[in-house]
Amino acid sequence: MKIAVLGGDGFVGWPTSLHLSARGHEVHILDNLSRRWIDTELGVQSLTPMDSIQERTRIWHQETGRRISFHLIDLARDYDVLKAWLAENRPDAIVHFAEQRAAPYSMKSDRHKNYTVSNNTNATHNLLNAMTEIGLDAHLVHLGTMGVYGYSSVGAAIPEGYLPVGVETLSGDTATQEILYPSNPGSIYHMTKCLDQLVFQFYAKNDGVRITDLHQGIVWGTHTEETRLHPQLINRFDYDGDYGTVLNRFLIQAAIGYPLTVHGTGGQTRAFIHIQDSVRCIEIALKNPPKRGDRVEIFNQMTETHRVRDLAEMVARMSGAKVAYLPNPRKEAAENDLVVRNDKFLGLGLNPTTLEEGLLAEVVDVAKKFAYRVDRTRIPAVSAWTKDIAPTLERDPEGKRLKSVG
Ligand code: USQ
Repeated sequence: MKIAVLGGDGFVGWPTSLHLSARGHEVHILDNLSRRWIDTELGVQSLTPMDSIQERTRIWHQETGRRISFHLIDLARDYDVLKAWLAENRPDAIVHFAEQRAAPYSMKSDRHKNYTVSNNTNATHNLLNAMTEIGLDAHLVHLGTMGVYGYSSVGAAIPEGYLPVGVETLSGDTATQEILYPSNPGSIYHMTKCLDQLVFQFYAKNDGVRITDLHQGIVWGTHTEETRLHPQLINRFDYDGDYGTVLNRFLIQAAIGYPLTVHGTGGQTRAFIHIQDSVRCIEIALKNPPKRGDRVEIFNQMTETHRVRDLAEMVARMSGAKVAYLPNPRKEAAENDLVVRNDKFLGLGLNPTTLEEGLLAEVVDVAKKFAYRVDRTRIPAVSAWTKDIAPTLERDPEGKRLKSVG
């Protein structure tokens, strides 16, 4: 297949591009390189040294003989350029990662909220609008998030996207229907993915666009089969307070002797998936497109759930690190249970990589190898969800006063 990977320079986009290219697909990366600009804005860098996208694709060709082409396009702003590219190249499938994906970054300031909403919703709508306008019947696979559901548990498993409900009719009968599971976003970023769901629902119904939405959990790990092939194919690894996600942060903190930064009681339960499974799921989704006229296909892309404090305790046991229970910068339930259905991917052959010590140790090894690149001052999470939370974040986990908050 000819596949366009939008956002193919990012943490999941890059290994996905390699995985699809390795399987013989013609891969085109469309990216505005915004993550690299945001690194500059925040004064942080990936733990792993990352080459330019052009250099990465050159090495991929050198190592495998396969070509991945790169196109510098801003989906949210360059509508005409995107439309012209799609019209000329007519991909069979499009994988859409091209959104600002960090919840803390989206809550940093009013400007960051505006940027996240305008970037993410425009990127998604521009894409669907252009596909419809040029009559492109490509299968669109979108990276959504488990966070659209809101993690709350009502004593029932979270289904894959749709909830069967009974509605009492005027004649007193019960009409049954399936609706999108009620969205309950916990950040501006998660809110944009809830908005995306409605945009998808409309374009599938009105224009017959074939869409798969993957509600992904928190990704951990760094290597995949393909990124291991050469040091310059290495994936990015974020550890800072905005882009670093919880388990990868704990692993780098353990590697450099920094207290593990648990927010609040650590009673938050979240869904997780290893980066290798994440790229496999995308391949599986691409092989199983919905038909034209079908409703949006939704998969829960996660393999296990864990409570944050249990993860911290596990990493502490493994490494001897200390656990720091910190004021929570986020407005979120202190404790929640989470049971999630993921039967669809399992039914299509996903064999989950579960969280086990060998793989955790592998990430700690990566972290140790590049520990010299860590800026400890960038570890604290300082983006407060509300103005009254901000003053509670005055000190870092080692007790030092933070220079700037928010
Ligand atoms: N947390 C800590 N300590 C830390 C960092 C996070 O206790 O040092 C806690 C947070 O308060 C939160 C949980 O860990 O309760 C998860 O935070 P996270 O930063 O690992 O993940 P999140 O903000 O939810 O976002 C990440 C990705 C996002 C994706 C989402 C999937 O950045 O793109 O959509 O995971 S999910 O969480 O299932 O919604």
